[in-house]
Amino acid sequence: MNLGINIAGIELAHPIFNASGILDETLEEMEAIGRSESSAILMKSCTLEPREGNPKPRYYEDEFGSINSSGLPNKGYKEYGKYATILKAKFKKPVIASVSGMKFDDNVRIVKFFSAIQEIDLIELNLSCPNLEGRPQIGYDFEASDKLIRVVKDVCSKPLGLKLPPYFDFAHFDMMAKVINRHKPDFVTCINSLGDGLIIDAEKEQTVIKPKGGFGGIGGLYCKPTALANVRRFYEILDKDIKIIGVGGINSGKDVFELILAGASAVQIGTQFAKEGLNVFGRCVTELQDLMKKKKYGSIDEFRGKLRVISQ
Ligand code: RRO
Repeated sequence: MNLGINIAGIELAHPIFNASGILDETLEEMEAIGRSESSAILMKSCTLEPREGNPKPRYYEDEFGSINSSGLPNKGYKEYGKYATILKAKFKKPVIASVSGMKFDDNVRIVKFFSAIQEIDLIELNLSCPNLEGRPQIGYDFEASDKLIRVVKDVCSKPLGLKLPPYFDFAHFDMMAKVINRHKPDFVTCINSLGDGLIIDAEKEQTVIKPKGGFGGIGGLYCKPTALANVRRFYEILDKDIKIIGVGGINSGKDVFELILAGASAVQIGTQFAKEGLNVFGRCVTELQDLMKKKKYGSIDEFRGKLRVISQ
């Protein structure tokens, strides 16, 4: 059986790796991902300057998923350039940088910098951080997204992807797809956390995280149907050479299978990685393999996007 996939010429041994923002801020954390079965190492979204992030508590889990308002804690882009070189030498697997500049020009500068680092294989431009007070997610502003993607694409010499926000109705999917199809990034990643959700502790009659009055990005099982829908809709309307990476609520090989069936070429795991630890990657690979064997599939391409819809 062949679980290998290819994104813009970069080979991954299998389709499952970590989502940005979970246990990938420090070099030590990413070395642990390097030692795990994750098929790539995706680094925390970064800014020009290092950031402490929002006040704690800023992450909370319950049985269905998580809420976070991390606030982009990161070491600053130059450190991630150094980490990429170290990680690549040690682990020989694809290294992916994630860029989330505080200003338009910051994104351009950081992408240009990462483009010049040989050990970075792919760049994910984050258009959808939900946790910066007073700063709306750029991915919901189609004009602003259009302008940013155009300028960034111009300075980027690596394969480029876009991390998209989750709340689109069908008209908005079409508007975003028009922008994406115009600039032809190599991939899109759907979805970022469900922004501005709220989880309440009934016992304490209190919010569970401190920033923004308890509002934050929702991850985990809560997100799975929305992730599936975003992957499916973009699979239907994006140019076929733009790959889709699915993320949101993956807890098992069956969840991975479903996202691939909807159209994903690869998947990322966030909340379940935080809950279960590094074993989640190997476990999901084994479960995916077992399911493919049962269904007599020999490769990912045989079922990617082949979701059957009920017709009259
Ligand atoms: O750091 C965060 O608060 C954060 C980011 Br940049 C993001 O893209 N998604 C998220 O849920 N949290």
